[in-house]
Amino acid sequence: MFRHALRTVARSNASSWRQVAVRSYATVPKTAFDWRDPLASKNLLTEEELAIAETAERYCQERMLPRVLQAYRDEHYDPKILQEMGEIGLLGANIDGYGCAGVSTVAGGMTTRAVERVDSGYRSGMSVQSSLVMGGIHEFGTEEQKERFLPEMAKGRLLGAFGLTEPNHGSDPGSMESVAKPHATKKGYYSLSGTKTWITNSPIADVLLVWAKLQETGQIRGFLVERKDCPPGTLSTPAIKDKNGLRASITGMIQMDECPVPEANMFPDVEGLKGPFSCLNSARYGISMGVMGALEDCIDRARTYALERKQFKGNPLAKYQLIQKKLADAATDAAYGTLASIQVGRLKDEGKATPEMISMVKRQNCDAALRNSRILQEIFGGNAVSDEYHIGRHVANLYVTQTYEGQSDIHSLILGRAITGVQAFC
Ligand code: TGC
Ligand code: FAD
Repeated sequence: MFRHALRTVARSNASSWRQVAVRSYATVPKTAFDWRDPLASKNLLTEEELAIAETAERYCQERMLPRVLQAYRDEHYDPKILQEMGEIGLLGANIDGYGCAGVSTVAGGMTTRAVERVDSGYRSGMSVQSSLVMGGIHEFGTEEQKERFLPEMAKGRLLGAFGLTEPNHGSDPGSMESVAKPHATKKGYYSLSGTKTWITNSPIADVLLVWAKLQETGQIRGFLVERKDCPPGTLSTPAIKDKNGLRASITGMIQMDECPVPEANMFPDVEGLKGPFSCLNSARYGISMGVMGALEDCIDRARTYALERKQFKGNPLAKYQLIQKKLADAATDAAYGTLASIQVGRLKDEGKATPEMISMVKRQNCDAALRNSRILQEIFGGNAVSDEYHIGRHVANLYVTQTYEGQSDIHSLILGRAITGVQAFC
């Protein structure tokens, strides 16, 4: 059923997926209030985007959701998930060519929303592969690098990781210590040394996009480190275990000790932080839409629970005003956040989005998702503590989404700088 790739959906004029999508959304009368989509954001989507959203939602609900509880309990990430995503065209979906679907930014956002409705960790694995590594190679790589990596990465057969954060430099990656210098014995090679930490996918990655300072210039450059070509002792990627959030994803370190990397694996032109930050623009956008999926799942589950659970004279919790307010606040924030992300996605495709706009939707939507999910969790009372109700998992995950790719307060400072013209980082 899921063998239909997104690119088929995107390019076929009369695909059955599109008809299915249009039919199912058409069942909601135009004037009815739909609590699942209170401000009718679907009206802003093209038929193609609706069909892509439907394909992604169906895969996620039918194939990913049944696996997530056990994966989270075991802190186990199955790399086959990336292959499955590749089969339906979810990886590098915004890239045109190289075996990728070439869909709009908003359509890509619909896929992160569908995946994160199940689990932020699964969306994380996809974001790193798609936006941070494939996106980086597509934007800054040589033609040879694109041909070599992108088609296999699009299929999920070659897995990527993105190494920016270091143990002593998280919010301030400009101060990184990882260094690249000409290799002492191997002509045509750089030697990379340094440590990256909290790196999604690093223990399973075949290709690690590592940002390090070129010793001769002091400038940050991007290097594609291929695990298969690293001699023993020069690269290790230990997992960071016992996380209390994002347990369905895999996270680790990247430790490089004079690791030889061919000059042909360095991005040729991009220098400085605009390299990694350009990749982050796409990933941060994907998170802004993704966390709306996680929040919507919390709303759906809390609403069902409130209708079924009875307290005081046999009344369902849903009858009480305090419960209704929690649901109304959350649904409002999810609806506003989704509309804002669609707007920024449209501007991005028109070349009119600024990094500050992306900071705004990343920060606002992550904060709103975390705040509301924590409040909705209260509706479940003691049962919220059981993982079978799923809400506790979303809350723990959403803390991480608010922290990575620029912690929310850092995005406040990015916005504050743009508003006042005054730098407040240091
Ligand atoms: P600053 O002076 O602001 O900028 C330095 C250079 O970078 C350019 N730039 C951007 N270019 C494109 N897009 C953006 N969003 C950009 N932001 C900055 C800027 O124009 C400048 O270029 P140039 O040519 O003048 O050199 O640099 P700063 O050092 O003052 O930066 C401060 C700050 C706080 C904005 C920045 O360091 C920051 O954003 N920190 C947050 C760190 C972060 O986001 N880390 C993410 C790590 S990756 C990750 O978390 C992946 S999780 C994946 C998952 O599992 O889903
Ligand atoms: P710090 O920078 O130490 O910040 C701690 C706190 O201080 C934050 O609240 C911050 O807002 C605040 N703070 C810092 N500076 C200031 C200031 N100037 N003014 C006011 N407040 C300030 N990184 C990657 O490169 N690749 C990945 O794939 C990746 N995946 C991740 C996966 C997980 C599960 C996690 C948890 C993290 C991941 N990260 C990844 C790292 C992530 O991007 C960093 O954790 C994040 O950027 C914050 O850095 P830090 O943890 O060092 O916090």
